[in-house]
Amino acid sequence: QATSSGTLKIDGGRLWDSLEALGKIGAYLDEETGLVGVRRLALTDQDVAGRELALGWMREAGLAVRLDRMGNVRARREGAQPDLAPIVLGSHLDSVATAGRFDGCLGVLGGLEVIRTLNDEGIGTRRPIELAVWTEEEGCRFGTDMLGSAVAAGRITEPDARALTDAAGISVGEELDRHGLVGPVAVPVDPPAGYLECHIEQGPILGSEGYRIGVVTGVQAILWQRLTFHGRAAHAGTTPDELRRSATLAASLVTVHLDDMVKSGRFGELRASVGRFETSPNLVNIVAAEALITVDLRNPEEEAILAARDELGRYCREVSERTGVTIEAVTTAHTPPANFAPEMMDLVEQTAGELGMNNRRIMSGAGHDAGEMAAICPTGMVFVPGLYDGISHNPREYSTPEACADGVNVLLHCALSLAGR
Ligand code: HGY
Ligand code: MN
Ligand code: MN
Ligand code: MN
Repeated sequence: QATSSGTLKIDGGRLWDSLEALGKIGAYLDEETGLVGVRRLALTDQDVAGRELALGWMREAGLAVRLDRMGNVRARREGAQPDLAPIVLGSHLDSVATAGRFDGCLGVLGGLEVIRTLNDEGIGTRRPIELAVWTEEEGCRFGTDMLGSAVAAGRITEPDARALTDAAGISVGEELDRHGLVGPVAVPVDPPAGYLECHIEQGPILGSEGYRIGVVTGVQAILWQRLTFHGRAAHAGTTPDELRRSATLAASLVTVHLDDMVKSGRFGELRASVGRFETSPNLVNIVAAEALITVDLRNPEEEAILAARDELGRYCREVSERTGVTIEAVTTAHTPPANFAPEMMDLVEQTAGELGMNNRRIMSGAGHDAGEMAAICPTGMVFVPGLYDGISHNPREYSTPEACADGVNVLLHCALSLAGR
């Protein structure tokens, strides 16, 4: 709605209501926090239900909804000059297994709120505006994050993406086909004129420093590996140390070494996480035959993350020597660092300033679809602070109605200036 100063503003209540309604899809009671979390792993029935709810709202807003071959959604509001490349706003609706209501959803529903506001005010734009919902952004079901946007941007091919499988051996292709999500739009897609994504920071910086808006400069590099350890099951009581080939010992040595690597400072601002740690046969009186761990490396510098990957490989060979356990490493994701367009950062910064919102430049610690889009068009992101140190990938994830409205108001005015009136 327009305020007394004539400044166009979104209806923060409508945005908040849609975030709450969407948060009910895939809701579950989380044991760790006692809170209601969200679980909509990519291409599960819950993910599709979340998409359907959002698509219904997009159709109500008069958008023409299309899918590309990877099930990425492109919902279009026509412009006065339809042949001009669109401005795309978007994010993702799939979630991790222990999610809150904001990660991804704020960018999709924020983009929808921009469209609804333009509709309410009868404002037309020169360029078309499209709303994007990217498939499998989180990567935690099929092992590669930003999968849909990486295919749309041409970094990963459609056949390679379709072939990825989850822990049960079900492939991306089977799931896309099962849900009827393979659309007519070819991939890689035609480059938009610009891409903007509003997202919660998912970290402690903006909140602790009292900033309302983060002007995102880019996304750090990501490298994921799945390590499998092949030892030998043996009796826990009778097997002397020199005869053991313990997969648990080998996986634990590697896990601790990653922490040593981070603390050594030899790999810049390295972050290393072992999210999955599984052993088998997983019984009290058997030396573990098998182990599987996932390694998530992050670093703002590409050569530092490659150096960390090489050190991890070297150390695995040392552990294999020492324990007699063979170790296989598969790299399942490797996203180079992305830098956002200076003109987009300037636009976000200027817009936030004009709206009276204090802001600072910030690099994203988390991966985002915007990181993929940056390869094919001028791209920017608008961050909003979260509470509780910006915790995310946890049902405690929370941002306030005011902070969400701040981010989407910046998105609205940036989109308007990019799409032209
Ligand atoms: O892993 C990430 O950084 C993102 O949430 N997919
Ligand atoms: Mn996200
Ligand atoms: Mn996430
Ligand atoms: Mn026995």
